[in-house]
This record gives sequence, C-alpha cells and structure tokens, in this order.
Amino acid sequence: MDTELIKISKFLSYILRHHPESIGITLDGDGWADINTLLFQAALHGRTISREQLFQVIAENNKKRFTLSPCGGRIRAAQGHSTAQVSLRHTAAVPPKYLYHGTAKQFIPSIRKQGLLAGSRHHVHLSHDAETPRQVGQRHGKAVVLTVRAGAMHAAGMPFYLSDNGVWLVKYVPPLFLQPFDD
Ligand code: HQG
Repeated sequence: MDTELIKISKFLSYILRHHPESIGITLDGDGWADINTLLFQAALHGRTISREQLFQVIAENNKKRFTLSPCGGRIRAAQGHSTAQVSLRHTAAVPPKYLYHGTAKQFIPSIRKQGLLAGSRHHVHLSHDAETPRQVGQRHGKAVVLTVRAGAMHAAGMPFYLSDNGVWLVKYVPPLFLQPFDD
C-alpha cells in the first residue's frame, strides 16, 4: 500500500476502533458505520477520502483490518476496539493447543503477576503464529513472544473468539496459562 493509503488505514482504525465521536459518527453495536456518513463526516473534519481510496484500503490492507458489509454500504474494523459503542459478537471457536502474544520486555514482571489484561481494548489479542506477535511486541520495546496454553484454557471453560481477520481474542489470560517464563 502507498503511504497515503497507510495514513487512511490508520485514520480508519482510529475512528472505527477507538473514537468515532471525534468526527461525529456513531457505530452500531456490531461496529458498523455507514460509508456515506463516514466519508461525509470525515471531510467535514478535514479528512477528505474518496470512495475508491476507502475500497482500496479494505481490499489491500495487509492485515485485512476492515470488513465491508454484504450490501456494500457499511464498513467496520474486524477487531481491536476500545470504544464503548461497540460490543462485537465475535465467533466463538476452539483454539489450537498454543497461541502466541507479542509484548515488550518491560511488561513481563507485571504480566507474570497479573496475567495478560486487555487494557483499554475489549480483548487480549493472540495469534496462531509467532512472527506477527514479534512485530506487535516491537511497537512497545524489546519484543518478547509469550506462549499461551490456549487448549488448556479453553478446556478450563474460558471462551475464545476468532475475528473476521483471523485474530484470536480472549478477555484475559491468567498467569497459570502462560508457558513458564524463561527470562
Ligand atoms: C501489555 C495490532 C503489563 C500487552 C496487533 C501489550 C494486535 C500488559 C500492551 C493489536 C499486561 C497493550 C493489539 C499486564 C498485557 N501488565 N502489560 N498485566 N497485560 N499487557 O496496543 O496486543 O496492527 O493495547 O502485552 O496485531 O500490543 O493495530 O495491544 O503490549 O492484534 O491491526 O499491554 O494491535 O493490530 O497494548 O496490540 P495494545 P497489543 P493492528
């Protein structure tokens, strides 16, 4: 994606995950925004985005962060929300034995005590591979990839969800289900 489309993608993540009110729009409980309203309100707030650019971002985004509604008139972020307007009903799914979470070295003592917390987001984000979490962890400092005993957690009755774009989501990971720390 070219730099302009990356900027638009970041702007859409900000609006559709965190602060729809900042351009005066409201998302429904499933996170959907009407595309005409979104583009109109974005323009009113100084961000002019064409429909072509919006559709290009949906189609070409490297993590498929955005979903187009079946009728083509609405858009939503696939996951990553913090806004209270949205309580997306993700699909419950049975996880593989292990999933991975990317974090930074400075958070390890706290994670060791408290487990993985969702913080301002609605869920803790887990991945089926170890490479994506490494990149995610790097955003916060020296990357550390934690192994989550997802199969055991699920067997213990904790629900797992799979987002439209393949991110595994849980409300919380107790320390018990983190692979022993070897740092
Ligand atoms: C850490 C990207 C201290 C947690 C990625 C993380 C992801 C704790 C940070 C998505 C903690 C929260 C989300 C505890 C968790 N003590 N620190 N007890 N429990 N943490 O940005 O997971 O590119 O809210 O490890 O692919 O970094 O945006 O979450 O380091 O799926 O589409 O607290 O963002 O997707 O940071 O990233 P964030 P995240 P996109």
